[in-house]
Amino acid sequence: DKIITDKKREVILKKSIIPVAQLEAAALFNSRTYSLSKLLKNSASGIIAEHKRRSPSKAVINNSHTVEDVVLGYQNAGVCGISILTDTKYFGGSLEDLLLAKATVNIPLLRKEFIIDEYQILEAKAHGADVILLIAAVLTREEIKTLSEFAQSLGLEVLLEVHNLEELEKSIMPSLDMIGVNNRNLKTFEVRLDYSKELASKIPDEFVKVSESGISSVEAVKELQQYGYQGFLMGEHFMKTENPGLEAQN
Ligand code: IGP
Repeated sequence: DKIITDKKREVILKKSIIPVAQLEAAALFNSRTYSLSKLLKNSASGIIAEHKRRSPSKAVINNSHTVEDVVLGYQNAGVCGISILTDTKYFGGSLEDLLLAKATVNIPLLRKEFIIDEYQILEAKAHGADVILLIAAVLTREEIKTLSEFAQSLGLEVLLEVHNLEELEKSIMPSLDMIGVNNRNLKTFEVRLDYSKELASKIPDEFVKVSESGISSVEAVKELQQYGYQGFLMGEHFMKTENPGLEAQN
């Protein structure tokens, strides 16, 4: 709840600094986007690797690499897409990270952010995102509908994140491309891959299934594939190593 209050204030301030018209005039705003969901459907591994400097649960994860080094390493490793955390206060990321990633690689980029307002979706597009994340835990069904339809109208894909059956049931609608199950409980930070396993059969087949957080081995990916998952969002496992891109090759 604290994060959302902070986000609301952040959006109010940013709107007055960079007006909508300026975002819409950005070159990237008017350029084509890549489809992450298509790549995941056609990939054998389905890795979405995340750029994550720090987190509320782990403090510093990686401070020694530039965002360009990390994303180039990920692309060379053959991942399907890259998630860029843009929240500064809790994760040490920024929209500049997204821009630098966009200038470095040519695979789908997810803006990883607590999105509560259309303005943040315009920002995402103007800074090179192909996909946005919407978190069911912090949005009503109406908000999910408005925000996802808006994103799709700009050519962006939507990854909807859930953590339990109630969130999943309230969120199902045609304007989503991928549904992600977060294995980490955002309140307690406890991680259980069982969350993905338990919810797998409840996710309708028309959505690409993504398992998020706490994945740290090839065995875990293989096991989740048995449950129908085609995307695997992995951050810390790569970022905590000397060479995140090299780790992503395995
Ligand atoms: C990555 P991990 O455990 O591999 O570093 O997790 C990603 O799933 C996680 O960063 C995440 C996240 C979020 C972060 C999932 N949903 C929502 C911030 C907000």
